[in-house]
Amino acid sequence: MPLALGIDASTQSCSALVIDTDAGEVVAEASVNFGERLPQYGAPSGFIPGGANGEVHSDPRMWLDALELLLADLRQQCELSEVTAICGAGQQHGSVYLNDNWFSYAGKLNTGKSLAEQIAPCLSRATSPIWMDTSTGAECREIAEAVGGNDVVCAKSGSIAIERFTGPQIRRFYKTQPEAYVATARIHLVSSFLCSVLCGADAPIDTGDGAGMNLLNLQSWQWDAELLSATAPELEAKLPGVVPGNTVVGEISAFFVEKYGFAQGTQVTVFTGDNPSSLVGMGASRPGKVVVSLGTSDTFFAAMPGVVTDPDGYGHVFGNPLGGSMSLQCFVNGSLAREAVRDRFGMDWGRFTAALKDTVPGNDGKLMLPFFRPEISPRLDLDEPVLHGGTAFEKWEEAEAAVRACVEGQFLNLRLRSAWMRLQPEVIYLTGGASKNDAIAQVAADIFEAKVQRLAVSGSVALGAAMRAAHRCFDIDMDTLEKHFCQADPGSTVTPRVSPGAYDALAEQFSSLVGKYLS
Ligand code: XUL
Repeated sequence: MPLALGIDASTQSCSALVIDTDAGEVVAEASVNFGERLPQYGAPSGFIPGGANGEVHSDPRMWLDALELLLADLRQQCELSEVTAICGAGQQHGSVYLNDNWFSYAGKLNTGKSLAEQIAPCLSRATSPIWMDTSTGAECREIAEAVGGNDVVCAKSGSIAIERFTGPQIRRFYKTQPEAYVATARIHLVSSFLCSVLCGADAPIDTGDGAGMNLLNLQSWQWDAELLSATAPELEAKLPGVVPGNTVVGEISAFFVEKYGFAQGTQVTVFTGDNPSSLVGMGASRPGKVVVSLGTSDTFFAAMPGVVTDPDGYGHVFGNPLGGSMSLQCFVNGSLAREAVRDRFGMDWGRFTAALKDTVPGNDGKLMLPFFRPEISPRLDLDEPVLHGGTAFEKWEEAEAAVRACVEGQFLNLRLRSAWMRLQPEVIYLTGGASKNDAIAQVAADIFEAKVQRLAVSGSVALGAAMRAAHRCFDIDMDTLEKHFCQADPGSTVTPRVSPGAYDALAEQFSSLVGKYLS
């Protein structure tokens, strides 16, 4: 009975899932919510509130305490000594700063004390900036200027210089706390930090999470000398190496064997970012399938055969843990926009759905740029949607048409903003809260001219990690793992109802309307 453990160190919680690959079953699942279980860190939503100048930080000791609570919870549900492969994923972009003690702490660990207590003296910066941090606008401009512009940053690293990405964050640390920067011997991502802790060794960064740093060159999949020197001095020596996602980086350390009952020799596969891990857990790690996650913000991601970058600079390219690359496009106005339209007309979700069903694809040409707050894909500085298509509609007097215009506008935008990926999806896996709505799924199928499926997967990040561990260490092929763990919900498939090309003209109109507001 080979068991594989997958860990998901995300923004608000640390979760895990154990799979039995013989039985094709999830045998244990646990989650530690930071705010609820570790209130002493003053981070009810996983980050320290009230940061100045757009700073959003978390305490890395909280992640260590959560890891210990998680393993204690899992131990109640399954025999951890039967877990023989481990892998994990972390929220992307967040960074942990460590001093020289880091390279020797592991040999001194005492199971009578907590990890947090014993690793705290290794921190050269008490807190870690995470992906929600927007404090680095100036540093992004400086990095871009130093290498010849954002086009160059994007061609090299897969994204223009982005505030939340780790390189600009490191530069801000170097500028604001130069002495602490000098005292920093190692900078880890959340993923590589936790992977290191599990192995009791200094783990590498994988190409999936490494690409979220504005430091990795996507042609060579190695640190880029020009980006490094544009970011901060002596940076290469402070970064771990980069490895592909199928790399076993070590064995679980004696601390976890003694304290939590793992078997000696249990192999740890390199951790990755939460989005690359979700690509695997959704069963979309080979090109041909795309994932659209409808949440607070909407996300579009897909495996890509080669490396292409977004010429407009809104999208991102990361390594795919199974080889090649993946694209990722974030849309800020996700459920926020759907809810805002619903609330504007005092509707419940039932009436919202009925409105979609009572209106026709194409909405008789009535269009909405559905942005209630500044959008990043594309960059638009709007705080109110733009409506186009007749006086009554533009005055918000046609509730049903406004609902359809909102949802169509969102999927038209997704279609236009993902065109650079040059994908022809056979199937779209829709996930997240709004994905359960058949009428919304129908709009997605019609606009993308592709089959839409909903998966019976919950926790795709932890599942992706467990599947990667099993694939690498038990040599089980991905098809088999996907067959067992990534099944579509029966009856969830929606197929296009419009004729090919039906939305082409509307997409053109949407695009030229957007063009008038680009910032
Ligand atoms: C991706 C991003 C987030 C984080 C946290 O670029 O910033 O999705 O990975 O989930």
